[in-house]
Amino acid sequence: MNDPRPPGEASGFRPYHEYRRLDPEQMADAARAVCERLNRRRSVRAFSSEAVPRAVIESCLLAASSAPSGANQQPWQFVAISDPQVKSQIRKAAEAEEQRFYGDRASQAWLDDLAPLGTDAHKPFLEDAPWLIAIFSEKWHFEQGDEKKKHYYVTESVGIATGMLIAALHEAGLATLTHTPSPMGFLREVLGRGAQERPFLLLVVGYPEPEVQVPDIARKTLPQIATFI
Ligand code: IYR
Repeated sequence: MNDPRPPGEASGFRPYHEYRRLDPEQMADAARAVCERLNRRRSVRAFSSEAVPRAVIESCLLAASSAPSGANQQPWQFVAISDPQVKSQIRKAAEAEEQRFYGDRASQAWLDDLAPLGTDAHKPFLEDAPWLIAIFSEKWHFEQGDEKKKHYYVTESVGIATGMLIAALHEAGLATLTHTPSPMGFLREVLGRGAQERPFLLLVVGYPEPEVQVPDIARKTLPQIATFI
């Protein structure tokens, strides 16, 4: 399924034998079903500490890494963290940033917009959840020695891969929280990542706490989000 050749080495073309065409009825059913499933996804902020097998995380990361990317450079790196000590370091550093954010960095308008979500600087889920996935975007890579090769459409590519990761984890029956402690530079230090990597976001992954509550908020309707011409 996965081509073992590094990107760039694949050459030429081959038939697209993976494609599966559905007839119109199956297609409509499939589209409705995926819409229904994805609409069950909610960000949660209280996680059970129940373990999630590493193999599940591995499959979801490979699903994410099937995302399209600029010049097929696949400019993403995922750090999957289950080590309690590393999670604790991340929680401490994230809470320090969040205290500054909620204390004086965020504008009143931003805090007002966040009020319905009930968030604050307290982030116990960073230690409770069995997995944190730190997503890094690679702005460039070293090619032959020390020559820097620039990547294209990095934010778009990593954003797409992250969306696919969230969908894959959800389909696997897991809950996620898309967490963006800001600034996130501490992730590079705590995780010892290279200068070419920039923290993109931190995904919290696991089972929701059994009695978890979610904000009673709605999704936009089709006319609010789409225009057909
Ligand atoms: N990073 C902060 C604040 C925050 C910002 C947005 I935009 C959100 O949608 C949610 C939270 C935090 O994680 O609390």
